[in-house]
Amino acid sequence: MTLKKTLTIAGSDTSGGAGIQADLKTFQEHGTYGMNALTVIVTMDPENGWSHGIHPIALDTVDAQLKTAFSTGVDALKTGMLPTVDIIEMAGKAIADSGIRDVVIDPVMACKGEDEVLFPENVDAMIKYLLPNAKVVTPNLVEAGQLSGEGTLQTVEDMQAAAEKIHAHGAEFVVIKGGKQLKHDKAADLLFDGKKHYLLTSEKTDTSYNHGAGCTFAAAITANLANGQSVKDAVLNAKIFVATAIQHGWKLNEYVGPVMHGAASKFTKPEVEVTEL
Ligand code: PXL
Repeated sequence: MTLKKTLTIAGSDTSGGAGIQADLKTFQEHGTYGMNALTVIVTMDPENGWSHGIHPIALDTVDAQLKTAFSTGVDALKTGMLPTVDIIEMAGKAIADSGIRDVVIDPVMACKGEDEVLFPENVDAMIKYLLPNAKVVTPNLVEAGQLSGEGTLQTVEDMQAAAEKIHAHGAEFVVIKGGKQLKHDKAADLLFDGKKHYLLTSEKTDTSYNHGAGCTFAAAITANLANGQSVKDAVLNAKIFVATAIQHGWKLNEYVGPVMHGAASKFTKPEVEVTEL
């Protein structure tokens, strides 16, 4: 038996909830074979409020990993945290050269809980090297505001305007995650296919144990694409998967609570409604 091959080009979250750890666990849950090219190691300082340390991987080491992974014949891939302009450029060019079509770009700019956009100069590089390769791009509200140049997004209408600008940068499908900041009574995400806007909604879960939700969502989309689903089905099923993972988020320590990546195979899944706008 062979398995679909899924690759994540992303960072290591040493605490295990986000980054490649979230991606590989999610790939496994979807029955795909997970591989990774590591771009950065993120550590957390237990003596300083769990503040994050960012340790980029040397460029030639990233290059060697990309060559390794692509030589296996990847079916679908995602990107996550790419810490420097050089790594963004290298990953973008390698993806373009690979000819792989099922490419999910998660334009990670900051970790949840850390307010600042970590690397503002990376935004232009993402627009130039990543978005033109994206079948699906999955920014949160802050990232979508940056990529679109629309600034602070607060409403579904703001998300629609931003999605159209991001689509114009070359991403085929744009998924903007509403998250907690969105002014909406549901957990709402927007899907724009270049023509139509769809709103995906589920009941909000009142929890702060949602670390890794964004990575898990993008990884689930990637695995669903590898398994042959249409983009619309891949996004809908990924939202159901991550909503279940958030419902069962748990406390790792006093600072962080990760989603439960394996929840969807064990527990009842919430309903997600799709509305054409
Ligand atoms: O959730 C964003 C994220 C992505 N990738 C890595 C991270 C984080 C946040 O902690 O550590 C490696």
